[in-house]
Amino acid sequence: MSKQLVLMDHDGGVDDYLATMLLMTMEDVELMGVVVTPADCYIQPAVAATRKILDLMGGFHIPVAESKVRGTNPFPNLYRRDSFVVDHLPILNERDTIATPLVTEPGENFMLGVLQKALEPVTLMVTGPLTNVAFVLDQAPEIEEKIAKIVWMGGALNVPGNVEKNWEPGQDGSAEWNVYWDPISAARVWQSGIEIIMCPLDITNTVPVTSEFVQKIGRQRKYPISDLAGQCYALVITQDYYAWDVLATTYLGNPDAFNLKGWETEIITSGVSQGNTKVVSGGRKIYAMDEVDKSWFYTYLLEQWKC
Ligand SMILES: [Ca+2]
Repeated sequence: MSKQLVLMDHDGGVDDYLATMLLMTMEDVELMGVVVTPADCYIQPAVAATRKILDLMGGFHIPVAESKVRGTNPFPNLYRRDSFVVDHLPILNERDTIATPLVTEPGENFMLGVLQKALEPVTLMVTGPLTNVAFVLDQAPEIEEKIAKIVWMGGALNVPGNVEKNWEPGQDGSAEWNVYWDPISAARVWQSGIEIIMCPLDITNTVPVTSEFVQKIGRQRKYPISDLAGQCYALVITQDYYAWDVLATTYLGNPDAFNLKGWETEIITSGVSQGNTKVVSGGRKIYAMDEVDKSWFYTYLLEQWKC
């Protein structure tokens, strides 16, 4: 079986580095590049940390590109500054140079180019906002044919969002952050005919990052990637943290581990509910990851990160 072509688009949160570390362990995936979106991060440390992780995992042939797109509703600085911490973790700084190449063109143009040159359709693994994807669709609408599907951590269908009123006064709490950062772009992607497989808060709420899980990772820290994963999770253990991007990425290598459910939805782009992925009869059909075996999932992570 040939490997599935995958282009990753992440937005530099702690969870995004962990998702990258998981993707790198998947044997049936050919990772064509990583685009970093300046959303849940500060972009320079996020790009540097991503390249250092690829170095550590032997991925120094994989190009990393810095996206120049902008959203309308910035992530809180409290979340974004974790990118500086990860970039300074000792295990990522044993060498004084980075081998993994930094693409010179903006990440959104890089995404377009990779898709245009691809010999077969590419799966987009998106663990941040959909802004780059909307950009490539606007630039070259025919590019849809080169996108096999979008696997996306985003949205909240039948549960509250995570854009909380105390962070964002005036909002009604229905939005998920990856949509809220740039609802217009999410709506643009919704206008396409591309297959969308969402990993919404509905399912990520079932996979919290627990103290027990982080301590289990610690017990296998003789493996460098477990050591790094444990450091990353320790950084966020005081927060209400979930395996958002990591669960979404798990789907790529293990689609049979998930039950999918179809929904008709629309993206609310303005007002107090902007960023809501609203379930409405007659709306755009998407598939959402609906169920996963939790104990299988945590065990899978522990096994994959034994490297
Ligand atoms: Ca993310």
